[in-house]
Amino acid sequence: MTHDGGTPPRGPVTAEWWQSAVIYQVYPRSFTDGNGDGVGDLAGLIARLPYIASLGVDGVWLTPFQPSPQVDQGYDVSDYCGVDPLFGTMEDFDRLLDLAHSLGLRILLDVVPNHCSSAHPLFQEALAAGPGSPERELFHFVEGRSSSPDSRSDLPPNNWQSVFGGRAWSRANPDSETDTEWYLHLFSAGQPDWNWRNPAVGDYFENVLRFWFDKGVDGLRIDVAHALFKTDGLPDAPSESPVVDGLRSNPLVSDQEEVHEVYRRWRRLAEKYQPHRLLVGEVNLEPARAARYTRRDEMHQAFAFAFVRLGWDAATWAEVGTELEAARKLHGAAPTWALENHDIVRSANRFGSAELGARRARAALVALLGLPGSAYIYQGQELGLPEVDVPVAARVDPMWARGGVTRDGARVPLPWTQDAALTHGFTLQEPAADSAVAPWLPVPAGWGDYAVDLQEQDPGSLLATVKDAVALRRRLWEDGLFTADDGGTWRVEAGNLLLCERSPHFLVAVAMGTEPVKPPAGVVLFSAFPLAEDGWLQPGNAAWIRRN
Ligand code: TEU
Repeated sequence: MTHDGGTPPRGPVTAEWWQSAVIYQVYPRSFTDGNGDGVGDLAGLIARLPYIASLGVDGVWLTPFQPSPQVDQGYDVSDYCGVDPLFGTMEDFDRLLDLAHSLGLRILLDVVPNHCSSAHPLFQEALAAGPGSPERELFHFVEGRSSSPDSRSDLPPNNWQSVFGGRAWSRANPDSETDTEWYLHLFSAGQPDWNWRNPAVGDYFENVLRFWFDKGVDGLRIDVAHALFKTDGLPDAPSESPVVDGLRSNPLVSDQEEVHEVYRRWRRLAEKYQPHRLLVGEVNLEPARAARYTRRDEMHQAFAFAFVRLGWDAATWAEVGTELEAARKLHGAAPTWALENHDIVRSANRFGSAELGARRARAALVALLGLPGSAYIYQGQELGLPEVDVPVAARVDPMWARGGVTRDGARVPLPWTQDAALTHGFTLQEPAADSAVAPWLPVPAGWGDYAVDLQEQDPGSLLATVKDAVALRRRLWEDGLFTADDGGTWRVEAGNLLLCERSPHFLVAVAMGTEPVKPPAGVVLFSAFPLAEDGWLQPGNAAWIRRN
């Protein structure tokens, strides 16, 4: 909700586009199904690019659509430079890129350098080549341990556990008595880890980057960016917890010094192009360590994972925000904000139940868009989609299959129409066959209540509010009220009023308590919900405040 207040001219800023960017994350298989097979695809995305452009965002991050057996919904890549037929063709991608650019949208792709699919030709060649072959040096093939004098390599080489649960090792050829090597996979057995200590791996991926950069792709989101190098010798972990997950920088696996040279090389490569290509890291580490990946000669951005998963708690937001600001001052890059993605529970469910959670999610998204740095919106977040309790029989997440949580609940196809036909408009057309195909994940009852067509008719909807917030944010950058030098001074005032001062002229306020609170002095330029008659913030409201 925009409030009359204008903004003092402070002259144009010279921020790089990505420093003020709002990026929309698309999970293609759940965005729009163009051919009626129940799975989202590039044709469907092309048809709905104008919708994304209508949000006023600067670009789109596409999660993987490259050829893959889909063991981990595409994060098991078997060809880094292709398009899986499930999503369409390379011609479809070229059309998508051209249309996006014509709409003023930049396109970021996902690159998955930590591991590939076990169906990748180079891994298949390694399996066939056997122990001691150069082909196996591209991956981590290691002789196992023996549980007794008369057994051989019946135990994995170390005690590392997979992020998805269970061992992080599988036998290369379980039935062979001569090939007794195991291979490392920090995720599923269908995702063997590359051996980044072999220079051939780095050369391989620089060719992958050139392929997409040459096509005009504007940047890359780098999957599990901090985990490429493992400690030499692959020693046992101190405990049998997943060795790469969580915000601790695990010296055994993630956050090894050698990985920074990779990103210095990638930054030099990215800057050979005009405009420079963007590098965005999934660096799931605490702020001080994650910020090292965004030094001026490495990545441009790294998601503020310490913030991404937070619940509704003012003190924690202030504590994490302060850590992120300290890291920014140390290494120079503003945080890259997100509250949702395809891996975590929807914020409406993390912040409370039903209406309360939805109200807080709306306030949190408005607050996020007022913070200094780039902001990412995950598809459906602009609609207020809640987490879906996908029926057990319909769950497909390999994390669930290996005993972990299921991430399917945040991956359910988007509702485009209130009308339930064609899965609320997720599918654009009936399939060639005479019977409609069910979507790859079922949508819940009431899903149409969040639909795009419903919210586009309501000026007070979350969708309308997000569009207004993004538009005002852009204006404030152009007017110079927002600058690339803005920081973040966080504090909590009485009544759990969370404040983030990005400059002496602007702050974000979030009413995270249970009572109405009076906002700080200044002009309220924007708020997630209408202010109370006395100008106070009701619980679960957020405001952007200008100070002269
Ligand atoms: O996620 C890396 C990662 O750490 C997540 O697996 C997270 O820990 C997990 O989802 C629990 O929340 C990236 C991708 O975003 C994810 O979708 C892939 O499954 C994973 O890498 C493997 O490529």
